[in-house]
Amino acid sequence: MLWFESALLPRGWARGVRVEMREGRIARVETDAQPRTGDERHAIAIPGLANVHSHAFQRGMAGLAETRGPAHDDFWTWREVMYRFLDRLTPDDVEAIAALAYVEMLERGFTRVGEFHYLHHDPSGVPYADIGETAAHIATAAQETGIGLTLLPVFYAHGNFGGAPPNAGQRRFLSDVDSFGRLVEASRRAIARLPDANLGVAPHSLRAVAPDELAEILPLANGGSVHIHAAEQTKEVEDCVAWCGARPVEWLLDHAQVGRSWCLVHATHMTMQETSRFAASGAVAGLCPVTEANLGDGVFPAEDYLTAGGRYGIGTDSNVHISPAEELRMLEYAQRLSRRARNLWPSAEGQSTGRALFDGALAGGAQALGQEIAGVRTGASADLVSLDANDPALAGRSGDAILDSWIFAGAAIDCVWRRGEKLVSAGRHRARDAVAASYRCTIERVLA
Ligand code: NGQ
Ligand code: ZN
Repeated sequence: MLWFESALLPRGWARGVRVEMREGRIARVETDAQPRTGDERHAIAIPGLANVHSHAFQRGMAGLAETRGPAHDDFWTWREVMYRFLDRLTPDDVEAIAALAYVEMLERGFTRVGEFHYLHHDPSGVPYADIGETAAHIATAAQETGIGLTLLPVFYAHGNFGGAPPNAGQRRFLSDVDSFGRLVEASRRAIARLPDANLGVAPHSLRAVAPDELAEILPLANGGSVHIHAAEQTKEVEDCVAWCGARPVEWLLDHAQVGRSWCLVHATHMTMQETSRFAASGAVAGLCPVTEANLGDGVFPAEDYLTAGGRYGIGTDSNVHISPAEELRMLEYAQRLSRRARNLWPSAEGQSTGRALFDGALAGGAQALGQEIAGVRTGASADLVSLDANDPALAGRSGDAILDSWIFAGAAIDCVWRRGEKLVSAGRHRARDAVAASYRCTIERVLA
């Protein structure tokens, strides 16, 4: 059993919190309790967060796309660099890079990841003998590191709106409706050995998926999550309007049954009307503010969306830097920079911005990854994070000031439990050394 001096529960901070765990779930939460003999004692607990959007392999090129190109440098030129990088990766390489990304996610407080997985085929574009080969390697990386996995096999068929042919850099991603059915089945087999992995489907974007294909693949989600990139770049919005007269989010709201099981990733560029319709749909916005800043995407219309009751989760997307605290901080800072004011994430007077950011991401993240409940409560997965009470950044803090100091002042994580198992102690994942060594070998070979 675990005992914490204080813990963030669904109804707020409590003291003397005893957490009983059974078969990976929280069986009982007692408050104002004394520790019992044999209890493992810690100072501060918060729930683990969901990372709703990751392309794990991109961790291997973090920091390698930060030199100025010959001409205008933007998202589209970054994408060329990214395509050249992925061209060299074997399934084993993908596993080694994903394992490091997942170790880092756990060390920083993410306990489940939505892996938006599209690197399916060999470098010449031919499917592996098992069409789910690379998906199986993603599952192995999750198994080795212990992170919860929501695998989102990606359907990708075209290079732009209107069914434009894909370009050469996209050949490892491609499916047709039939082969995608096989890929989804193979992905289901690949995750079967994990204790609590689940499966969704991910039409990549309206650039990559034609309307008739979208209609055919959505039933494959079978009640699971549906994730899609939408309206990340202004050029994408313009191309969409040129193709069909509507904007990407607008088109989805009009033509797909966007609802609670959906996650629209980015949704950066929306009109007021799209923003309030999206909020009313009950779907989740998959916000990836660190990547969105890195790629020059734009700033999410948080004020209108949240005022309309919109839900959101956070994602590390390109994995250029992995940290839930940083994603939450960036969310708020982008608002401050563009609106020239402070404490803008909606909350009431006297309430903590960090707490508002965190609560929203906890609930929306769980929803986007198909988790019925989240947080430190009976029945939820025993996914817990303890903060390092000895970090000077937490000196004299209690309650929500702890969250604010974690998010804005960089307070450190001590331990992380996933399904009740302690995977991180003193800030280090138990497999860090082995995973980092294999990552180093892989990347040195890939970049040589
Ligand atoms: C991705 N990443 O799928 O990795 C994309 C780039 C695309 C972001 N959109 C490819 N951030 O969107 O065409
Ligand atoms: Zn993405």
